[in-house]
Amino acid sequence: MNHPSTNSTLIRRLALPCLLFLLGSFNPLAERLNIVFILIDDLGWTDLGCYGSRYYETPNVDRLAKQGMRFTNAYAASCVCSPTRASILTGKYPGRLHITHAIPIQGAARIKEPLPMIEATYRKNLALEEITIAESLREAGYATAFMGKWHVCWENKFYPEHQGFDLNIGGNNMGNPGNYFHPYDGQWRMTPRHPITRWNTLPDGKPGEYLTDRLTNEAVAFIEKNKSRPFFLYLSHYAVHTPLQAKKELIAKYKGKPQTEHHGNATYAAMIESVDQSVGQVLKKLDKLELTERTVIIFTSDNGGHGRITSHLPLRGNKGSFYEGGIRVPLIFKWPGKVKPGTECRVPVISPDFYPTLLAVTGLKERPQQHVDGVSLVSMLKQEAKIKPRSIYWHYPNYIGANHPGGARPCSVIRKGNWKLIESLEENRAELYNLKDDLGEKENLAMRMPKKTRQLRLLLEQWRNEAQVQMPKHNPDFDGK
Ligand SMILES: [Ca+2]
Repeated sequence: MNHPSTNSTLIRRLALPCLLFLLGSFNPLAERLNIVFILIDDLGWTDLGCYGSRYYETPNVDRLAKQGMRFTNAYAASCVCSPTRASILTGKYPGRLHITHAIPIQGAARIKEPLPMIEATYRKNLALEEITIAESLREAGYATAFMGKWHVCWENKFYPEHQGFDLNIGGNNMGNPGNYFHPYDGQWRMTPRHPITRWNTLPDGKPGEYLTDRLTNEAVAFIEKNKSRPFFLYLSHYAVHTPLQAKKELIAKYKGKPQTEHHGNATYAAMIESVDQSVGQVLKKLDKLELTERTVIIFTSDNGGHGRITSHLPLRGNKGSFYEGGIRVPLIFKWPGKVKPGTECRVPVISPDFYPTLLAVTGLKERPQQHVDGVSLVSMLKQEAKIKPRSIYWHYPNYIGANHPGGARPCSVIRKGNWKLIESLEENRAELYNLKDDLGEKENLAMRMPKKTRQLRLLLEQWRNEAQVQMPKHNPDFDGK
């Protein structure tokens, strides 16, 4: 029989640990994983070591791929910046959002010849009514930060701080920095075409400071500051978009390196290496703070690389095109303890999928009314099951303009299994490719396979109706010559 005083001592000794344990089980924040979402601008499918380049050097990103899952059929929701970015934030296709081109470009105005269609006047600001992924995570107690290129609005009342981010470093309405070196503004500063001060969200800095490094330092500082609570860091580098500008020593390194068959621009390579160093710094900081095991890292791009700078062969096309080179992008997903290191996923996935996936990864409830076009990738990340077969869609009722020769004209696109169909909205014409046999989209099978072509066009039409996309209109002044 125990002595009463021994019992009470025991109770006293156990009370505090029990209370802490119970509090821990009921505290939803205690188990929440951190999220670091790294978005690179205009980084093409083959622009990394782990995606096949032997010229560009990306040891840190390659290491990340070895620690996580590398997707080989990941797609951006558009072949240009703003639509993909809006899609990541909302879980909706650009066509549904009516944000279908790079804000504020109406490309038709930049084309001299008469055009058969009048392009859609699309939305130039991501609506505040959208509940962004940042708003969902902040609501669940996350510290949220946006760093770098935003480009989903034209007016400053739609900046990141109004869309769920506690902190906005450098995010504004512009698609590229006038200059990658401080004070960053370059030729764009306060011109009549761009009357809004670009860098009002990144006012300070040191002479000679390089933008990619600056954003990295800000990211690392944010991680340090929020190490004791769950955080969502959206590190959206302006790199590797034009203007081509990099640090001298890195350019010199690549100038001394033999070019490969498809890659050989030393400055571009140096910009990519700075991005890679950025990833390395973030990984190092997480390690140092012992946060690595509770941090999910996603690395991807918003569209293909620039055709005048890099090549994505064997893929056809580049940024500004709906051939694979314009929309197929790198995607690496690291989820410690859940994603088996060094795995690969070949199933097609697309920008709206991030939203429901991140909710599932962090144990938050889905918001099906919001991320209507996304599917959670968790079962594939865990290698438990493939997602349900589905078609994925693109819609582009616009003209690229003159910057990307051979770029997109009004079209809708569907990928279903290995089949991909690009439907022209200018004329009654479609291209059909079997990506399994013809990754380079060289052989248009539409004439040979009329039944398949009809099926896919019908699916596209049904989807356009359901998503209530905007359509271009026929130009009554176009005489067809
Ligand atoms: Ca882009």
